[in-house]
Amino acid sequence: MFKKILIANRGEIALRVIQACRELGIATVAVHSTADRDSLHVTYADEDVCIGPPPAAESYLKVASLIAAAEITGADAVHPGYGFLAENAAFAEVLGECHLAWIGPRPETIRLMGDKAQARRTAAAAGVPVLPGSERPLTDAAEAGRMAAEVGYPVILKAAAGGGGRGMRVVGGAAEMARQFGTAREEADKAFGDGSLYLEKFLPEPRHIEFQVFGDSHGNVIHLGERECSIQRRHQKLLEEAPSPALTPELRAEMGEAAVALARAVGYENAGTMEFLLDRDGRFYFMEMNTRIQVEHPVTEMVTGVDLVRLQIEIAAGGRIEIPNGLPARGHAIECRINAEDPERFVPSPGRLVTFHPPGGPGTRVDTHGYEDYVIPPHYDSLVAKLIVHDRGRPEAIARMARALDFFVIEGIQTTIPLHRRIMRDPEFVAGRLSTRFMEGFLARQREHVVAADAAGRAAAGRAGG
Ligand code: MV4
Repeated sequence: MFKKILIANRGEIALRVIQACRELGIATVAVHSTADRDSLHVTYADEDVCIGPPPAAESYLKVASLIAAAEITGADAVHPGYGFLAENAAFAEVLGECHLAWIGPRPETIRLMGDKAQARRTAAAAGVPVLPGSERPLTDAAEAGRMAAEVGYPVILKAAAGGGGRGMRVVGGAAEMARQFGTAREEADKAFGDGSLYLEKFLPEPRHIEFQVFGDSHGNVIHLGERECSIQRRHQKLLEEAPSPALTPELRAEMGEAAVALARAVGYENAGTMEFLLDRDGRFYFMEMNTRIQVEHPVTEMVTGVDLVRLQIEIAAGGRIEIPNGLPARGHAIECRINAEDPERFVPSPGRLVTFHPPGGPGTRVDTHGYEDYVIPPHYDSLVAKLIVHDRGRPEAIARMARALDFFVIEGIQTTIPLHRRIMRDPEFVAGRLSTRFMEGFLARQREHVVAADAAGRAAAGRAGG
């Protein structure tokens, strides 16, 4: 087992890794920018190293500084968390050359799955369903037009180097293709330094369902069930749950088998996530694979009882997976992402947590780096806390989440807590009728409420004044 792990991250995930290390008896090294001196991951780590100024490009993304920090502290392994360098194959590779263990998949696998067109081809070759589309990156708009005519409009253009929704364009008909192809290529080139595009048939209102997978260095591969992640806004997830209200045991087994088949095909090691789209008829299609631990991993932990971060560390140290494939979920878990944001306009709201009272009680977990008087710096993402609840079934979990949100008191900044409170009461959410367009419908329903309340208010004022 490792003796000392350097955590190449910040915020709640850095703390989460420190928790797992402490339970395993492994010493920890925190790295931090000058903006994060007062962060809890620095407080709780055994050692800490300042690696640069606030901008991530000059601190958390500086490979040379991270390696120097590992060298001077004598760390023997690096956990990347999520974001920052978590899916950077070159970083994983150079750590190996420096005789530092990487707690993640092999660099070749990161590289393969990072090319979304290649990932799609690999999935198809492994017998995993993919949407009709291009097997190779497209050379020009004319080729894209021919391919689109073949699979039928609407189609979606995606950046091979992208993922997570950046550089995507939906094309409704042949007349739009030339223009959309041009803008998509330009955007992809600007964002990723690579303008390669591929194309798929576009599904209008799918669910986003992802499967947690793990592989070890002995050839064992398992899945740990799914997470329903359809509730997103601008490709940022707001709320996740496990299990998905849409899956039958049969469909779950089929999708889980597909996820394991693909992981096996690439000799996958460590934690990974297979993202699928699910249509209304129960057909599923591979979308992309994430080669990291994800923000929403706690919902899987709550329903399986498995510590996924501990498992990552054990696997990286050469351990074997001893958990059965497809371990059934117990009960239901929901996670709400509490962001430092205006809940109406979704603009960041950094600043001091003047009051910070996280909820407790049965089946209630809060993953956070926040504390009273902590100042959320403006330089990083706006996640302040993940509120996760677990209960017997989905209705009970919703009631528990509504209670936990009511008992979560944060003052000094704006947060998304009020938004989540309203989602818990939304009839479509309560009925489990979800799709990637859920938030559009939800926000429209909210506006109707406001209009109706205003009209009632005016009527009452009219009577009172009359
Ligand atoms: C799609 C799609 C419909 N059809 N692909 C968005 C994130 C990126 N990973 C791929 N995405 C989508 N790909 C086809 N062929 C719809 C989306 C999509 C979406 C997917 C998951 C969650 C939210 C979404 C919001 C808009 C679009």
